[in-house]
Amino acid sequence: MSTPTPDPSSDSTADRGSRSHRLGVTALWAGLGVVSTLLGMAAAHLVASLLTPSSSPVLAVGSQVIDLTPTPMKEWAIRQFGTADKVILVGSVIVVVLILAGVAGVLARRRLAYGAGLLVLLVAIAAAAALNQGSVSELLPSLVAAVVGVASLWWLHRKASATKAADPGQPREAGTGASRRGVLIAAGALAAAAAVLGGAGRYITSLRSGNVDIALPEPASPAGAFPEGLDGQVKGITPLRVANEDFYRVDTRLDTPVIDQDTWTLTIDGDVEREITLTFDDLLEMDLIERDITLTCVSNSVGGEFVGGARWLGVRLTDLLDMAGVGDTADQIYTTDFDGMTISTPLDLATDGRDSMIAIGMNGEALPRAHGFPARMIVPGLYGFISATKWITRITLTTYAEKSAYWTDRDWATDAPIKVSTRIDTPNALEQLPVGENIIGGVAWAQQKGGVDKVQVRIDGGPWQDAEMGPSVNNDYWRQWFYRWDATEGGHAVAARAISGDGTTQTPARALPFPEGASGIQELRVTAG
Ligand SMILES: Nc1nc2c(c(=O)[nH]1)N[C@H]1C(S)=C(S)[C@@H](COP(=O)(O)O)O[C@H]1N2
Ligand SMILES: [Mo]
Repeated sequence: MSTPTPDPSSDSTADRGSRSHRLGVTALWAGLGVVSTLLGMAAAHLVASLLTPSSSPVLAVGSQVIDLTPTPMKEWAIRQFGTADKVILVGSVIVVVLILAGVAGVLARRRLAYGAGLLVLLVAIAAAAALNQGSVSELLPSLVAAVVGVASLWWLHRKASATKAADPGQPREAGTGASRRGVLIAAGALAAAAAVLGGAGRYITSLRSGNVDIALPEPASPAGAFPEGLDGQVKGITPLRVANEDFYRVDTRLDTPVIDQDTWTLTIDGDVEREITLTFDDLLEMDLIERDITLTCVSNSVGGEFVGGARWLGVRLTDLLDMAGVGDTADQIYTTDFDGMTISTPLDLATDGRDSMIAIGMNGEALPRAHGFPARMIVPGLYGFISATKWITRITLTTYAEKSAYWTDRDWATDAPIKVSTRIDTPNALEQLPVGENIIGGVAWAQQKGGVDKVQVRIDGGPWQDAEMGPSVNNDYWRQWFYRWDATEGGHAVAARAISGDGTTQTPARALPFPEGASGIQELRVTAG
């Protein structure tokens, strides 16, 4: 090792000086490793943005982590971080990679091959993840990351070493004077290049994942007039129809898939009389139904955000299944998305007369890319994880005995009807309210259970009192409600529950989302005064 040995006769100040010098040199080399890695990742991100955005090394590793994380840990992360869980995941992957990149830089100081070796190992892990998630072509970004990362490290290493050799009087270090300045300038240039390439990658990805503007045909079976909700009347209440850009998003992806509707196809196979494959145009030519349906995620906790009402346009699922002719052994609709993600749906429930569809439109527009463009499944009354396959490409008629889908393999329920529930939108938990009249308001849902008949509010554990109801859209749609409350001074507990058209009262029995949806009654504390 070429670190200068402290003179044994030196006093303690000099000793401290040389120790901090050593620390500075180590930090510098760690920084060189980090900069090289950043540039490699940024170049890979740019290449991925032009090909398949999800093959960007960090995203590929992140997706692999999602797939491998045990269900209880995933549920914990969703509870802790909500919709920020993915940002935190990607952030964690980046932090771990950069720490190892720093180690690679420090190793490179001793011997370039050691540092380069560690970088190649890191990229190899990303490449394995990308290969596991996609096709061989998705290895390209990782390859670019390796080449650019190692080349950068080599270049910085050369810069750092060249000035040392030129000045034999100096210890073999890159830590002093002109040499240090030269290395810092070089590293700064690479960092700037990384910012430019990474920024370009992000920009291209955002351009490509913009929504598609397609004129959709008129439905053969329209949904009818949409009533005016309580939106303008009750401050803070969820709008009766949620705008596309505000609609909750839940899926296992770290990117927004970019699928070309002209090459996209939907195949129906398995236990069918004839396998069929349809194009997007084929779907546009079929009879379309338009329905107002409230989607709900099984991961929604009581009072949570993963629920939303929208107007969907699509082809009736049974029309498609009839074209293929379902055989008599199937009990499962096993759907696959463009990337191989699978979802299972009970065949009997999806085809019992409810408005199940392969949707191509949402609130009067083509499906947004985040919500499944060009087509997705919608089944009223079932949680999204067993029914709402986005970016769908295949519908396979099979049995539960024969094939198991993504969440089934992670121990979630296979038969999961949406539980009757309500959410208090206003006031917020722990809100400070004026004494006197206050409005409590929210939304309630009871899809496939006769819709919401009543919502009741309970103050401080007293009797349940009927709330005033907003308009009923249909039995598969949520319903707004509000309650005028004369608040006395002090702390209060406000609770709400829903009662469905078929007489089901929302249960007070608490359950976590896993494995078949949360239950319990939302109760929040507020203060008036
Ligand atoms: N391809 C695919 N489809 C999917 C998912 C997914 O991870 N991948 N998540 C499902 C879940 S859990 C829900 S709740 C709904 C959410 O649909 P949204 O994001 O449009 O609200 O999509 C479903 N469809
Ligand atoms: Mo979900």
